[in-house]
Amino acid sequence: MINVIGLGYIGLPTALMMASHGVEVVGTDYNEKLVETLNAGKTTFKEKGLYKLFNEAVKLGIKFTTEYQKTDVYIISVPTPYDKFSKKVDPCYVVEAVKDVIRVCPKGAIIVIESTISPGTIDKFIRPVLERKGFKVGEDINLVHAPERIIPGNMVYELLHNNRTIGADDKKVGEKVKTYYASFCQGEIVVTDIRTAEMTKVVENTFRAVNIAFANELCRICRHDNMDVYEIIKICNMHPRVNILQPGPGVGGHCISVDPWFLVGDYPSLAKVIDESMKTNDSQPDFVLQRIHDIMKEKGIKDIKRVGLYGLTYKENVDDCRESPTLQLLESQERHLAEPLKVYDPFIKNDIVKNQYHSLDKFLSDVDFIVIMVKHNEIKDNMDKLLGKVVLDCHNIINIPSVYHL
Ligand code: SAJ
Repeated sequence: MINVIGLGYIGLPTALMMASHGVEVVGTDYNEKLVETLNAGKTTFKEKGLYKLFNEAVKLGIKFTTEYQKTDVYIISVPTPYDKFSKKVDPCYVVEAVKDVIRVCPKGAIIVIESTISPGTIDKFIRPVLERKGFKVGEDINLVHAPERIIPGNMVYELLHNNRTIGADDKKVGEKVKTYYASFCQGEIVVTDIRTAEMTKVVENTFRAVNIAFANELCRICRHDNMDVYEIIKICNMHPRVNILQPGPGVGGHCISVDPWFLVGDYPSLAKVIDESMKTNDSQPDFVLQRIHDIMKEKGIKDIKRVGLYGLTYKENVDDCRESPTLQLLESQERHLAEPLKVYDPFIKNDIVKNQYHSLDKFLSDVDFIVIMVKHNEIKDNMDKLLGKVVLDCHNIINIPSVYHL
């Protein structure tokens, strides 16, 4: 049996995937309400294919509880909050989960950590806790790091198809854990050491952050001399060894906008390109604000109350707002004591910011200038409703004559 600890964005799909492939799984979360919701037959967030997977797993006997189980293998997928000011990960939830596991686990159990951690976290924070409690790592307890790699919006598909990394002190333990993941994972599973696994996870997200920063920087260069960045990227990408990403209003989510800072924090005099890239991405919402200001001037729009942001989530067709460019932009506006812009997002049903709308039509009737912050399918399907409005399209998806770009 596997006890999955933490039933959030990663833990829940992982637990469901294993259960639906015949592994006996118990999911544990300290949040009673979340466990009640799952036990009432409902999923806790929206994700393509998740509900179907949930029903299959329930049929095959997955259990949800607040209690830790006595078993041989634990998968920890609790959040790793990040401190915006120190730019460091706070491993407190992982440490607490490990302490809870060792209260109940039998000798020789395996603890697999899936949560994203900064390189060196296991050596610095987890091993000392185990040793202080009198546990001999490798005998009384085994440690493994199997960082998740799935992308919100396509999690179920990627769980099945992505290659995976398993880092373990002992190769045999790594191979044993591999058999559990191989129950569902059709990709290649590489077994390596813990330090390498920790590093690969952060390096993968850093690679993407640096490449997005390059696209954002190109966008600013092209804006400066009125060149078409999208046409330039399209043509460059026809070269067999060039693959430039897309500029956007900024980088959100709990991964790409966060993980690369761990390397900057640990290697400040070495991680120069990464540092500059992160600063470029973090200042992209301010670049959008500047574009809004310039376009208002050009079009003679004086009233900021007639300007609205479409989209609050960190990317398209998900309901996750963590570190979203829209929230970053609103924060920046607040620092300048400006009246917050109107906002609408079809995926966000609760009020999380001021001046938030819950109907596209009402939102559109209250604004003359719309900034497309997120390329949800909804707005692509309702493009005709933007005719006659001023539109700043931060994703190059709106095909109407009066559109502005970044
Ligand atoms: N973005 C751009 N331009 C692009 C691509 C993305 O501006 O060309 C922006 C998005 O709009 C979004 C942000 O970047 O705001 C991040 O989105 P994403 O779709 O690139 O990635 P995430 O954060 O949803 O998921 C990433 C993935 N990592 C990589 O692709 C290397 C995923 O595989 C990881 O599992 C996930 O981080 C994680 O949990 O670490």
